[in-house]
Amino acid sequence: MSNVTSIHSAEASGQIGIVHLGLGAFHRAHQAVYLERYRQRSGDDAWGVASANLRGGVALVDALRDAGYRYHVAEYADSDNVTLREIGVIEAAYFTGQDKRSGRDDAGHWGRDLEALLTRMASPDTRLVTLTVTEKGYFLNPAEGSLLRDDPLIAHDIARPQAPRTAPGILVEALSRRRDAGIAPFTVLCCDNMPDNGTRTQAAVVQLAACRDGELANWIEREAAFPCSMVDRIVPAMTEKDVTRLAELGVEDANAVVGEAFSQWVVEDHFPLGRPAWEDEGVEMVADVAPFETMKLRMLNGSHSLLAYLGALEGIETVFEAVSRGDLQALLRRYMLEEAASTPGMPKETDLAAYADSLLVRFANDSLRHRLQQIAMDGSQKLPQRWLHGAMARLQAGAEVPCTALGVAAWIRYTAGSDLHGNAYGVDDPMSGTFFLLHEAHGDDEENLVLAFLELDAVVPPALAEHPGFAEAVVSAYRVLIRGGIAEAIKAVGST
Ligand code: NAI
Ligand code: CS2
Repeated sequence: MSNVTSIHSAEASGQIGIVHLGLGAFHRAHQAVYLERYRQRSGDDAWGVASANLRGGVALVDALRDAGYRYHVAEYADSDNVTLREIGVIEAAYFTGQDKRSGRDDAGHWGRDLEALLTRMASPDTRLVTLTVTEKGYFLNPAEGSLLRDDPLIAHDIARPQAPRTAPGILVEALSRRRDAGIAPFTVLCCDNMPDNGTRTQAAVVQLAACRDGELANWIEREAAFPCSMVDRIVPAMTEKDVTRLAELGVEDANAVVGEAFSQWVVEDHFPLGRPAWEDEGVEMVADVAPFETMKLRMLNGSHSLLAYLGALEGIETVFEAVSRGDLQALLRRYMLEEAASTPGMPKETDLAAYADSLLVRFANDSLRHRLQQIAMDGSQKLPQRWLHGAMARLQAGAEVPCTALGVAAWIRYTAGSDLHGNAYGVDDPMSGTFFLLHEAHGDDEENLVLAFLELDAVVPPALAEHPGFAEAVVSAYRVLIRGGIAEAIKAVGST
């Protein structure tokens, strides 16, 4: 490593104006970095953060507390240039999930810090609540956005709204307390990779509130702001190699995160209770986030998912290794320029060919060990916005989607839980049980297996599933894939 820049955190600590749900790697490497830079430059200490984990992550919460909430972000421009940034804007951390360390699954071991979190969110000091709880954390039907009322955790929050276990449930209870106390609602800013993410978050919250109190639901819908945002920074889950690499740079920090140097945040400027002057740190405050969201979700994330499923079936481990293959890189380029860039809703003023080139450069960053299995996770929650909505638009315009059809075929084969060489892996997806049953039921009957997956209307829009050209293309790609492997399947698409 030839060039290491170290930036220490400002000593000041101040008022907590933001609560964040989802104390994960991305929150620590993206939003918290913008806030740290903002505080260091402006001296404004009204926007400290209290972050909460609702799932997993109790150890991280306790470790951050023990470290005085300070941690490091390693921003890798490439394998020779890294910025080590100390972050101090997080000033409280909570855990509200089930503490699995107890080994028991009773109510007593859920919600250790729930009351502290809800009290914090109900305080008038809290003016903004942000979220990175993953696409599945909103409990919405991925294809059409309705609340999954039958989910056991949502059913719990309907039955016991004062002791919520889900992100929507926590938002509803906190907003209910503010309304009862005559305090204006905080702004809710979703920072997850979902289309129209503020509106979808609002839908989850209002639909859940309506199960409890129609007046509360109306108040939230009328008074609370749910702006949308597009977020972008590649932040892989930490690996042992990352920890070792940081130690070699003198950073002994179990709570550190690594990411690329690139970072982008495009935010709909609708904050009735105010916000930090993020624009001074390069955040783009806009009236309409949609074109930026569409471009990023379809071109970056759609490409990521293509790499993830095709690469994982070949036993490839990381994005860097996958995109180093000429045929996969050519497939990505064709997918981005022909199938994604031509779908409606893209930003008019952006050079999409240049954007595609920039994405391939980012994917080839050899200092990030971005595991394909991490990207492959939760495909049922990701593929509608990354591939399926765009594919429907192209088919309706009379165009074909061979790259997307191959991606869907690879995703279906991926859900069998083993790669093309027989190596098994876990399928991490809320619908993995359904996938297992479909593979069990259809076995080697490729056509009916594919059709059964396309009939999953929680994932695949019915209009797409019923499109004869699409189903046929997926079946054909699936057959080539399982007989000839990814090289033959990509060749059959005609991208090389
Ligand atoms: P992570 O695995 O480090 O953290 C996941 C977070 O989600 C944890 O705080 C976990 O407690 C929470 N979570 C998971 N399931 C939940 C549920 N059902 N209810 C409530 N909370 C739940 O992952 P990371 O990297 O922080 O990514 C989180 C999200 O951030 C992604 O799903 C995506 O939407 C967004 N994002 C991530 C990027 C990245 O490169 N890692 C880049 C852009 C966006
Ligand atoms: C990735 C995203 O895990 C995934 O699904 O595609 O987290 C990706 O790294 C980010 O959206 C990049 O901004």
